[in-house]
Amino acid sequence: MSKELSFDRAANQMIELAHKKNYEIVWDRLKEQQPQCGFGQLGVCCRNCVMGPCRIDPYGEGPQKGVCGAEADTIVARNLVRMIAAGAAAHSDHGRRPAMLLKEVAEGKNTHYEIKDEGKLKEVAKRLGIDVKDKDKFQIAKEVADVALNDYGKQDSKPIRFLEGYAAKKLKEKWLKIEESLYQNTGKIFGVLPRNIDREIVDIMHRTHIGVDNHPLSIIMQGIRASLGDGWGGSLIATECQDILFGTPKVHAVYANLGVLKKDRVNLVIHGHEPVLSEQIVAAAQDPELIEYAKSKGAKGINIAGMCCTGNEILMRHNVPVAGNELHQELAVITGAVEAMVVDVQCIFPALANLSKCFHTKFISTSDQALFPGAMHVQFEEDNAEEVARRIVKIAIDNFENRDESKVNIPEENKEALVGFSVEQILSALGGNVTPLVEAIKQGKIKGVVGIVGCNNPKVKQDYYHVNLAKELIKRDILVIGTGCWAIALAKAGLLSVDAAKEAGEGLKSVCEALNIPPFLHMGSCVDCSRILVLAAGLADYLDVDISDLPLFGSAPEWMTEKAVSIGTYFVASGVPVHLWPVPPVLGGKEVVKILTQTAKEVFGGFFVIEENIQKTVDIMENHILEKRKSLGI
Ligand code: SF4
Ligand code: MSK
Repeated sequence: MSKELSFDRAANQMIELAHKKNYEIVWDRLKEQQPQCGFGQLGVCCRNCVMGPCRIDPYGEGPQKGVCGAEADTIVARNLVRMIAAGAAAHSDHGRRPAMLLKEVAEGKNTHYEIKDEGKLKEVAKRLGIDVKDKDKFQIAKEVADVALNDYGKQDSKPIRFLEGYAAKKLKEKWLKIEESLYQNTGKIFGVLPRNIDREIVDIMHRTHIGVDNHPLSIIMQGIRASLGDGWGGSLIATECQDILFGTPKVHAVYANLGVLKKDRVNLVIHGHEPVLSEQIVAAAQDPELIEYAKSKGAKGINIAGMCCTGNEILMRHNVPVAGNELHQELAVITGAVEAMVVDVQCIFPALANLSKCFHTKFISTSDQALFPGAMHVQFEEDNAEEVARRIVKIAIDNFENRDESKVNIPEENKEALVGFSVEQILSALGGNVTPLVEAIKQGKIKGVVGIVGCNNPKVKQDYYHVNLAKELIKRDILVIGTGCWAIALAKAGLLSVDAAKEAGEGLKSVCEALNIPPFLHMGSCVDCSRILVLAAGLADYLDVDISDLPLFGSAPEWMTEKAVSIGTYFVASGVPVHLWPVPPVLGGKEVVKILTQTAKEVFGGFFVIEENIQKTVDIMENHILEKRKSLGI
């Protein structure tokens, strides 16, 4: 039975063990929840005020209006954009942290961190129109941080500066025209250009309050505006500020899957999304004094392994292995070899607190925004970064002697993966600019590019869609790039290797072999979806076309978070069609479905597609790509 739950052998081994020993894991809780609420799945329930909760009968037999008179489309649209608001908030709040840290470092107020990539700092400054002449790195950093922070809080109606500096030329023109044309057609301005990252999120919460915005198109347009504030704002700020502070990722090899945990070492798993603390933990684990301390406790050393996107952040910049993606978080604890599961924010199951109690594992929360009943809390602040990191590593070392050897079961699976494909590294592999990639696309060696992102979801077999969708695409000479839990799935499957190109079509294979790159490129964490946007903008500007004219497609085939809804929406609004599976909670609103699948296409060029079958999905993607190639005359 457990074989059906994951495509990953190590996961199945641990699931089987969990079931044998009665450790409760996510798949058990999903089963307990069956049947899940049909109203919720269709998006037709509302509890935005206490005249409700209300729900619309999808069969047309029961109520078709809430107590206030809101109909299905209004309710579905409001629920959808509240998901976007939460997703955009999570990404953008993440970005605020490194932006504030950059400012503190620039002003000499924080000496725990430094500016590691001055070249990137200058590139970012150039994009933002900041004159770098005769300025030292601290002055430039201060000005970059000020622009970033201002994008979160300015009160004028101009678009945010990061979007102005990074979005493709024709895309910006298109967004402006959309605002104007909809104004002329309807008498209302549907603004899509984000004025302020935080404001667009607040605006969603305001307009979805009872008795404000009830027009599905108007509501969804605001969702789009907030999502653009995420993709071309908050997420991009996170990526760029982190690169400046911690270094822009470079291509290198790491290991992936539960087999990276070491029987004879103190194992710390770092899980969540923000690299600000984990950067310090990685450094602390290399401290000879702490290594000696670990040895004095009977361990051979200290082993740090990542999980989810904190894992992606540190594997992109360091030689730190990754223990797994989202559905591996409980399985890592079940190995019995984790001394500390250290978490920051996002995608962390609260269930880890109880599960850890079945083992010696210390479940340590570190963010003032993310507390878990039953966890140990060691609060992290940037101004006591080294001390907290050392304290956490020491807690893990002290816990080593509590490990119960009879409970240790570490699967052997452990694959090498080539990672670190920042835009800068992709360009460097291409010889410094996008010309060779454009030429390969023109010659048809690469038909197009698909970006796959997003999570695991226990509703589908773990990693199955991630791996098989990607494999089918490369067979058709479509290059696959991506981030997040997709990238870890591919790493665990041993596919982030130049060798994997053997399974690609002849054209793509020849390009990968010539450039010595895999046919699947790991571009980073969830916020690094911004790297995909930057690459797409670079291609569009090079060809002087709109992003929607390019042979591109996106997919989140195992998504589960609200962040994924925001990501999908900003790709669609930037002109890239997006495939989703499982089904988002929108099918109860016919008008909403039409806006997402048809109106979006007419207005932005991007649109949503929902499809379960992999072959059909690849056909849809390939047809779109071929259509775009034809329009481009290639
Ligand atoms: Fe019901 Fe309207 Fe209140 Fe929603 S806002 S709970 S539909 S009365
Ligand atoms: S960690 S958002 S489960 S990709 Fe970024 Fe994975 Fe999705 Fe979290």
